[in-house]
Amino acid sequence: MTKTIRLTMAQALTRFLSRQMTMVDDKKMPIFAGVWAIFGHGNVAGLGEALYQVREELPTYRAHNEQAMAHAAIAFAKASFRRRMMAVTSSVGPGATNMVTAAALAHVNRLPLLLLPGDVFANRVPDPVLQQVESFSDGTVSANDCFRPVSRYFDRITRPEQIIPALARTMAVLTDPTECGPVTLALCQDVQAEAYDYPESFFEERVWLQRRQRPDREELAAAIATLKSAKKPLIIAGGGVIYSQASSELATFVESAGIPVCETQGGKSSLPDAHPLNMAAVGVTGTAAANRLAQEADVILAVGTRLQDFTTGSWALFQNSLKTFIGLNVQPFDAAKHRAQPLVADVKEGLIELSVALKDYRAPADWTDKAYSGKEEWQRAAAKVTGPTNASLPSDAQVIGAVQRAMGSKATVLHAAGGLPGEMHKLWQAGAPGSYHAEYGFSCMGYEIAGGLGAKMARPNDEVVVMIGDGSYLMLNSEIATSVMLGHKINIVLLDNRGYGCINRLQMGTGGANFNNLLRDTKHEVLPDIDFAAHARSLGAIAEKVASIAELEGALARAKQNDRTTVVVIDTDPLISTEEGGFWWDVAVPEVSPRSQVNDARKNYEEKQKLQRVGD
Ligand SMILES: Cc1ncc(C[n+]2csc(CCOP(=O)(O)OP(=O)(O)O)c2C)c(N)n1
Ligand SMILES: [Mg+2]
Repeated sequence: MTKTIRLTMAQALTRFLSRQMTMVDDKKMPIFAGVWAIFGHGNVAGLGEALYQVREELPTYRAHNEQAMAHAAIAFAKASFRRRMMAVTSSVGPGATNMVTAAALAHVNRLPLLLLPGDVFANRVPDPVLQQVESFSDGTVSANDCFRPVSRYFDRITRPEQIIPALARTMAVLTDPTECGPVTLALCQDVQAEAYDYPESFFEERVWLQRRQRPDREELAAAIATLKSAKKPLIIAGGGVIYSQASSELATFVESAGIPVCETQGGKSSLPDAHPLNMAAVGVTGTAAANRLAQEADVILAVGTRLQDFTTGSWALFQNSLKTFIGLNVQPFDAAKHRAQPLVADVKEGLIELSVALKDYRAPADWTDKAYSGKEEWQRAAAKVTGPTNASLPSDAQVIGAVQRAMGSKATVLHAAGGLPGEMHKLWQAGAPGSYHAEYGFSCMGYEIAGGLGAKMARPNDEVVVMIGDGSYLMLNSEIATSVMLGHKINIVLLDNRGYGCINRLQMGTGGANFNNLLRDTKHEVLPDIDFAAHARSLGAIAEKVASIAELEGALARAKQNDRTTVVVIDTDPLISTEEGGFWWDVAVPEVSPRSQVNDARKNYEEKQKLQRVGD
């Protein structure tokens, strides 16, 4: 007879989660590093009691905002190369919907995240409960249905035994590099507390390893034939290179074949910035070196990338009419984009096979030489914009230079929204794979500080540097207090340009009037003058405001010595961004307008649209 154990659904769930393991550097570890929780009536009695039972094996962490907790969990998974992850639980209403944005973020970025919102009563007896949204037309709908389009797997647990198949599916999704993304298990509050005789085998320890899919024989042969014919080959390295931990295989392949590499936001740090074949950032926020090659390339091996518009210059960048894309990607959805020849495989496995098959191939020397000289030229241009300055209002690029000099390329640097992603993509000299942590799939303001906390939990021995604008800081900063409380020190560099600088520049670039972005251009009675250092100090951080780039470098040297989260604030110029490099981005300009600036911008827009490749 099957041996069983009588547990509540919530107790069974937490016991199951605590028994799931993985291997990191040959060491067995729990795959779930913990559960972030803010309790309400929808999860405190059931799941809260169950988490208490397993608090040693599966720690519970409390923070201040459900979205931020999920950001921390997502950043933890990203900084762990998707090998380890965290869960997040909320109550049934606003706590749950607070997590929807974060679910979308994890969905876009293909990052594992387990969301456990409470849900209304399955038995519906006390309806409507506090915070129940009540659909007039559908008795099965709750606030948690918002998670459906942004979950790779969604389930509502309405009977305790349902978690047995639901958790099997959950683990399959979270650990599969192809499907990887958020899983939402909406836990009806009465069912959390309901007991069932679970088979003991359900709780046996399991070790989850990274699956490495090898290429299909035909697809591989086709990719090899195309690459052999290439006169101007180029590799785009995306986040898949980082998650597959395939940097050394990439280096081996490109060094032997003399193929230049350019990097997406997700793929930056695939090769060290100093590698002579690394043209670094590509696309809208790309280097001149990378974009020049991209415009000419005849065979583009797109490795582990979603080919989002910032990478492809909204599909205007790749201008060789005879070009062929090869999509080396573990996910067929990405591998076949824009008529690419698919090469569906784990990046590392794919690159190993390509290296073997192409060991005698060498890109034409003039192409590789063009890459080398373009890179050197770019390095000179980048050094100019990032060098020390006495300017009273420095540029973002000058701040980036100072952070680079003070923290070195060993730090893990993290950013997500505003003007920083573009400048960082172009100018940051990344070191080890994964040390450049950009959330640029969703570019979610407010990811930064909570994300920094999650990244630090994954990399306790690294200095984590969060780069953030005043807008993002004001949107979501509460987890500074959590980082202090938990003793996870992060370094935060806050660039205060008094508003939404990058959108203001975009507005001007599309012919718009300065309107509603910088604080000075808003409807106001009083112009805000925010003391960010005092604010950060009130949350428990060490904080100072600096008046120059030299002072910033001094403050960062001190920050490194601090054992507590440190915030350094610097005023910056909202109007400057790096002109060198870069490429067009499709942002639709109005066809008619009483403003002549808009009409001019529209003309320019229509010219640029002519470069766009529709489909091919
Ligand atoms: C949650 C969210 N809302 C809105 C946006 C659109 N957006 C992108 S950047 C930005 C302004 C960011 O301001 P700040 O953090 O000060 O950076 P800056 O642009 O000044 O460099 C806005 C509103 C976004 N990316 N995320
Ligand atoms: Mg700003």
